[in-house]
Amino acid sequence: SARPEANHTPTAKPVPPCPEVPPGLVGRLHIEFSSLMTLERVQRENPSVTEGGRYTPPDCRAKQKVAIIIPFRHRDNHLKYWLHYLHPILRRQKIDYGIYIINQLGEETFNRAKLLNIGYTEALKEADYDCFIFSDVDLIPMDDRNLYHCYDQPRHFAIAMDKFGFRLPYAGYFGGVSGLSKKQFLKINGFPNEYWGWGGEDDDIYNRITLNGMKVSRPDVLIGRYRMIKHERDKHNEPNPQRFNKIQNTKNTMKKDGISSLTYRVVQVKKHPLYTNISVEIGKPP
Ligand code: UD2
Ligand code: MN
Repeated sequence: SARPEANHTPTAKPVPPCPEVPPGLVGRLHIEFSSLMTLERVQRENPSVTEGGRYTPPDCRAKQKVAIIIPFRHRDNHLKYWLHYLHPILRRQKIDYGIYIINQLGEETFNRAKLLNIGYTEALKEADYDCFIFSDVDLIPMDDRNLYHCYDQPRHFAIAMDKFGFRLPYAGYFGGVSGLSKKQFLKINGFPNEYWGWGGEDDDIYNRITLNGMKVSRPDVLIGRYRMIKHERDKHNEPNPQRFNKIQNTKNTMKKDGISSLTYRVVQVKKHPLYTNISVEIGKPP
């Protein structure tokens, strides 16, 4: 035969585990939001991302499978920038990941933490994820050494934001971008479902973590820098006046309010080229 190799069983090269420190990182990044962004452009820039916003490093085996969960309503412009910046970063970081946009339908009060619980639940229906990273749609890391995987302790990634002068606003701050392994998430009964409107839910999550004997892990302050796309407060996400009271009661509420008590209705799951959109009905405040 002219092609003797055709008779051999092709042996796939064994894929080595991904290195602890990815070799192709560039460090500090230039992030801006003034150039025009379109989904078509972002798609062209990211041909290796597969349907639903999934990616697996082709040249190494990642230790964790990471679901990135974004709470969402009416922020399409922010989402374009997020996808534009994050897909290449995650690829350089050799993360095995999927992107899940959890879209709250209707115009009732927004509920960020409940959407994050839904993201956790729905992502697990799609793949065997080990790690869950919860990110605002308007937050872009300024350094690709801020690795989007899970750590020995719950991780707070967004520690130095432009809007807070690149400092942690207070010691117990856990907002913006955070990550928990499946085990860590279940240990705290997930996130609270009862914070409607803006604020407090991130402090409740912080309380859950410390009350359950864990502590928050953080990157170096020079690496954990972020830009937030400037925006006004959204409609139907007014500051929650109950938030100050509620965060005093986490110890009592966390056992019954959380992933164990989560109810919602999925209306549509749609796989886009760069992300999976899950549109949900989550009810309204009592
Ligand atoms: C802060 C925290 C955020 C959360 C919030 C209080 C930062 C950078 N982030 O964000 O993690 O704790 O306070 O709830 O400090 N969203 C929509 N549509 C809406 C409303 C919200 O998509 O109509 C999503 C979106 O992903 C957004 C996130 O919820 O980024 C947080 O809302 P925000 O950006 O209005 O609140 P912000 O910047 O004060
Ligand atoms: Mn914001």
